Amino acid sequence: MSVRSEGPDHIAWPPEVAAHYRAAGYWRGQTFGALLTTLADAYGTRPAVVGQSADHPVRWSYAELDERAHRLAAGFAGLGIRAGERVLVQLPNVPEFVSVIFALWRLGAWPVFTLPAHRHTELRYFAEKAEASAIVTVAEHERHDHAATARAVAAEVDSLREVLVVGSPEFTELSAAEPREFPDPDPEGVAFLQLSGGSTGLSKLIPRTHDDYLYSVRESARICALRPESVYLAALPVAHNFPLSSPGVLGTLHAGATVVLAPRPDPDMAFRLIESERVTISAVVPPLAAAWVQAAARTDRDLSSLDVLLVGGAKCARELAERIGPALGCRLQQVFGMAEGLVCYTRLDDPDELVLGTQGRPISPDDEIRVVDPDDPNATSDDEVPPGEVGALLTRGPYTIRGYYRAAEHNATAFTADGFYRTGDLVRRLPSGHLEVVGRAKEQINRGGEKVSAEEVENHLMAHPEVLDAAVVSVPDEYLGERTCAYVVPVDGARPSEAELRRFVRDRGIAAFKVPDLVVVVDKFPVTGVGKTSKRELRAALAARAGNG
Ligand code: OOB
Repeated sequence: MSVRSEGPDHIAWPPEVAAHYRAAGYWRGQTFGALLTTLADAYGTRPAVVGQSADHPVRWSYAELDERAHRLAAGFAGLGIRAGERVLVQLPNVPEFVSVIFALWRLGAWPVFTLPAHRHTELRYFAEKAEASAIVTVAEHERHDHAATARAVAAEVDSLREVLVVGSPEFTELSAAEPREFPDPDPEGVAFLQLSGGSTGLSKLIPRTHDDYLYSVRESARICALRPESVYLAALPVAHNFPLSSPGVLGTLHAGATVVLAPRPDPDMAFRLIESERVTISAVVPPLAAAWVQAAARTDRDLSSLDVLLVGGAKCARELAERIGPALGCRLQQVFGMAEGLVCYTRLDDPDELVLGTQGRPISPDDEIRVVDPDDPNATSDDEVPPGEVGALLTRGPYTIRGYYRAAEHNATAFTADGFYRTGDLVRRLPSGHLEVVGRAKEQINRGGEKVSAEEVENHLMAHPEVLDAAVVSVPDEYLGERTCAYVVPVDGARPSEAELRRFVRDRGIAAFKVPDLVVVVDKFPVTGVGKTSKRELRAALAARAGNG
């Protein structure tokens, strides 16, 4: 398969729709680079970013961040990185994440946000698909040699000219380049590429524009009541859309507040930073919320500054939702979002019933929501279910993409003819407009917020010489919500062990969270009426096993 199977880089909104978004004040014609200049003018010496760079504690004011982004942009330009070029950014929660992305934005180059968990196979795919010209990474993170992986990928991908390692002498030199101004890029043009969770095969690349993303960032900051005095703890990996923009690092900076970057999200680290930096707001996935709730019962740390905890990325069970406020002494805000666009929040003044029992309502009055026939994968925006019933969520709006990057074939099914994105989520809509997420129709496993495409893992398993067929399904898990289970049919006469298959998948150079948690070898798969593998029956068999065990 050619990974360059093409399609346009960016499918823009129809002109009359774009005109409406501009007229309504959603799209304001500002780029991220220009935003940073405005912030530096307004908040100069106030603290912008607090974190650890290699072993040094770092505190950058807005003016310092601005200067760093200026110098680094000049440094990148000096290496020949040009406006419109794609640059893979694989950085953990280090301060340089912020200076690097603003530097690229100033230059008009597009960051491609990969996660620290991604490995060779994934990075290579993203680099090829985006025809990236550089990778920015760290030497090492969580005992993985990222620089070595990046160099190995660069050796295989023609377009990759540069591997830039934060903390290396070369990077330090780039960061000291003489600042220069660059022409401001088109605010309606692509600013960066995010990654989809993936359901049909590998993650898709998501083109987001300055105008559309800044709208969601600005409104997120407002909905979460961020003020210059707020302190946001970035506990989750910041390249992900949730800690990046909901309201995340960017919403915090937009408000003139302070971002504290946690190198790790565990309660020890998080609570230490909440106490020492007087953190007021943070964001976690449900399993992490559960870990914080548990640890709060026996901590000596002073968590009294914490005002709001956002929980999202996966369904927050009602029982957990109820424990968060009392255990952590803060307010809960649920978030249901997606890198493709739509983000829903419970509001800080919503009644408890909505805060505890729903995943919020959309940011924008112009977020269009359709809840359609869940049994018809081709349901259109006209096939709505009666109000209050469960259906498949379709959405369209001022910050939801109209198509993935270079993915014409996939776009034909992922979007309706009238431009609605098929989220693959099953929801119920309440009269207040709040959505309750009740399940998923897409072939994806949500492992505590980390998304695993069933097909991607199946393909890795089927590359094993003793595997004839593979089907990956979710299995309920008390801690993560869901885990992955791979059913495997071996070739005649073979009986590969579970350990061997897991090792094989891991050695394919993919993120550890995609390695199946369970592997079950069977003689054949149950089939549906038309002879397709019945994942429904596989999941039922697993449930029965769990029940009997
Ligand atoms: C966030 O973004 P992605 O792109 O990693 O994943 C999106 C998918 C949604 O389609 C849904 O299936 C699931 O993640 N999801 C939730 C959820 N939040 C996300 N499912 C149930 N309840 C929730 N609260 O995960 C993301 C992006 C921005 C903000 C927050 C999360």
